[in-house]
Amino acid sequence: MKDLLDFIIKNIQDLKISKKNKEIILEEIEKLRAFIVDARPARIAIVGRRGAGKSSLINAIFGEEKAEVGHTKSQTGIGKWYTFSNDLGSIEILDTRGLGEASRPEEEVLAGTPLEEIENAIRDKCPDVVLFLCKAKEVDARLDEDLLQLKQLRENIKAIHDYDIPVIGIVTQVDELAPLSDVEPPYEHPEKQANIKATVDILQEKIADVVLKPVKVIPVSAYMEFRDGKIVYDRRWNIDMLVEYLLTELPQEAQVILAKLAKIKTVQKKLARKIAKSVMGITGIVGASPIPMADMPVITGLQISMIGTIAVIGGQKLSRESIIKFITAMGLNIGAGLAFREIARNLAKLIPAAGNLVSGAVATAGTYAISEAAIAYYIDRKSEEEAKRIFDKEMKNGQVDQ
Ligand SMILES: Nc1nc2c(ncn2[C@@H]2O[C@H](COP(=O)(O)OP(=O)(O)OP(=O)(O)O)[C@@H](O)[C@H]2O)c(=O)[nH]1
Ligand SMILES: [Mg+2]
Repeated sequence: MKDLLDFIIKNIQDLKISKKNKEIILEEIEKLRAFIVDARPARIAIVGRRGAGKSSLINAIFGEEKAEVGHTKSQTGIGKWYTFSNDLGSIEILDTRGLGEASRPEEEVLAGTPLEEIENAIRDKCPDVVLFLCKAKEVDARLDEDLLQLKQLRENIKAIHDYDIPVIGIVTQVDELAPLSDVEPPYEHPEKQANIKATVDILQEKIADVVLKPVKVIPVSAYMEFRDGKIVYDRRWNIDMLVEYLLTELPQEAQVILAKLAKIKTVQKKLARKIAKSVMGITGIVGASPIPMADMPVITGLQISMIGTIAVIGGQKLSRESIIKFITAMGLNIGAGLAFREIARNLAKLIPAAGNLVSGAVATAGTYAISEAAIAYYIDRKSEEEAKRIFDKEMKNGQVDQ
């Protein structure tokens, strides 16, 4: 992927477009690089009392049993970074719970001064976002200590990293709100909805006092049961919304891994489309006027980067072979083991050309068609034939619009 982006950057210099447009394109390419080449695990700091549901939330995001739930001795000690992983990637969690709590967990007492520990952990690595967790049934309780802790954490991060860390409030365990007869998601009972909304409003107000601006508060249920590593009961609700919102608050380099390990298709598609849009922005600039065939490798290079990125979001390992397989399925006959330059040249054949020129609009429509086909193939795991059908359809739509 890095080779590919370098190849594109080299070729951009030869494009016959204005310097300003070249700069805009280079900027977009740097974004793509952040998404994929520099991809790293999200770093999430969590503030929330014992039993608020921190471990359950981690499991709910993974859809797997990663953290131990409800143990008397908690799995995540405070003031240390913990890595939770599955075969698709990792999340790094900093648990900062309990500073203001009367009964502290054993290991916390052993750690001596938790404040210092947390400060060291922050110095070591800057968190991307803070999640402030509160049980639905406790939003009315005194949260002063917890809020103070949130405030302190933000101030420390600001002082050490000069970073205004975003905060997301999470009302946990909303399944426990009345009416209890509405026990299974999606909690559409009007009374349940009203009760959920009431807790969200309260928490929002309380956090806003500390953060000095409105923050998003998301209600969730994270309850799951596992047996032998398999989900045997799933009461998750709104976790997809949470992950979707979380992605918008993360820096670009921390988005892709979270999107893929959470295995939530709606979230993955949204991110894929965001990336496709950025690539279409570039092809739109390059192709504002008809593009000489000689310039197509820049566009097709970007399209390949986009295909690769979508494949990664969908949980595939990034490989030339996988991309070639996809492009072949789109109707191109190219042998395996080709250099990206060759793949890029070949991909151009998918886009209709008039003589030596490709219309810019058609090139952009082609980018869109390729992105939708890649989403179908890598994220929805549709067959090659189905992906090809979507590609053809979108390509046709794009040309009707001309
Ligand atoms: N009904 C319900 N119970 C939940 C939910 N989330 C967590 N719980 C339960 O609440 C208890 C505490 O959950 P944990 O996830 O262990 O909470 P924690 O914040 O990690 O707790 P500590 O690590 O001890 O600080 C467990 O019994 C969970 O099963 C939820 O969404 N709904
Ligand atoms: Mg825990």
